[in-house]
Amino acid sequence: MDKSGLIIKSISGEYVVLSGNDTYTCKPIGLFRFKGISPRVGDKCIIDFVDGAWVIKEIKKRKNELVRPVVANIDKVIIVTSLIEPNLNLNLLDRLICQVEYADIPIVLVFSKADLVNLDDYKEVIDYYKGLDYKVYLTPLEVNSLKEEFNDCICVLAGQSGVGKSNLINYLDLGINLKTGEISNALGRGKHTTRHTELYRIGSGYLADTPGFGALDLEMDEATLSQTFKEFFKLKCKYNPCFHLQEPGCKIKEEVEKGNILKSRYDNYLLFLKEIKDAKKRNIYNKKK
Ligand SMILES: Nc1nc2c(ncn2[C@@H]2O[C@H](COP(=O)(O)OP(=O)(O)OP(=O)(O)O)[C@@H](O)[C@H]2O)c(=O)[nH]1
Ligand SMILES: [Mg+2]
Ligand SMILES: [Zn+2]
Repeated sequence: MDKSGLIIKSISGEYVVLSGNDTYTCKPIGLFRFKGISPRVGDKCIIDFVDGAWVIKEIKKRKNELVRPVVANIDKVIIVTSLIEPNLNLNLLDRLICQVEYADIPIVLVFSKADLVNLDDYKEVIDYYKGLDYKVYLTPLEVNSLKEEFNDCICVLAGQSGVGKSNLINYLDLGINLKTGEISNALGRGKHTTRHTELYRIGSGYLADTPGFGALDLEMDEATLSQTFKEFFKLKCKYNPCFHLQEPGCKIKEEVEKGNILKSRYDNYLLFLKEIKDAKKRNIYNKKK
């Protein structure tokens, strides 16, 4: 009775698998835990009816995966950043870009709540990211053109709580009515309304709504970090590797001084570099103990 399917939802140890036009709620076979395999939304799998229940008995090899959000076989990550409520968070935006570049998955950028601000105030930042060759959409204004991005592929929404990920799915398909949350007045943050990851059919593709998150550790080494900043990677500094700190002949520092590289990009780079170095030190220290 084997059927092949796609995991579209994971909730407290059970998985909803779409096969043809039907969905099946499945448990993974015990062997997975033994082998350290944990099924993920986006996994292609084989399910079977065993002892009166549906089980996932095989997971197909993944083409890629992300830890945050936890999704496999992703064709594009849609990074959602609100211009306001919560305030524009370029630290998290750059952090997410680094993580997704590192996983080598195409990125689309969405700046949400464009209807609530004077866009002139954000033009410099928005144009800068457009100039990096990322596709950029302002929502809700450009929802219809954004929709084209999801054709025939598995896409994933990523971003802080309250930026409007679930709301975006509601805009994209008026038939889907996801719960959205208010923004806490006191903290200016979202309230973690979405609690699980789920793929929704949008046009001929799938889009995953995911829970928002704030912190994200970058798990890569120092030399790799600078390669995840697209505009840095293109320039050739005098030294190789150059960490773009105090090295003479550093092209990146020159471009920051000339105003060609956005200051916040460089500052975030320095911050991430320090975090990676500190984490490395902690690991060495922990190993010695
Ligand atoms: N005016 C306006 N409001 C928006 C927009 N996007 C989201 N909102 C509002 O912002 C609030 C938060 O939106 P959600 O869709 O719940 O945010 P989320 O990213 O899914 O948050 P979590 O599920 O907590 O991760 C809701 O009240 C939405 O109605 C937008 O583009 N314009
Ligand atoms: Mg949500
Ligand atoms: Zn340099």
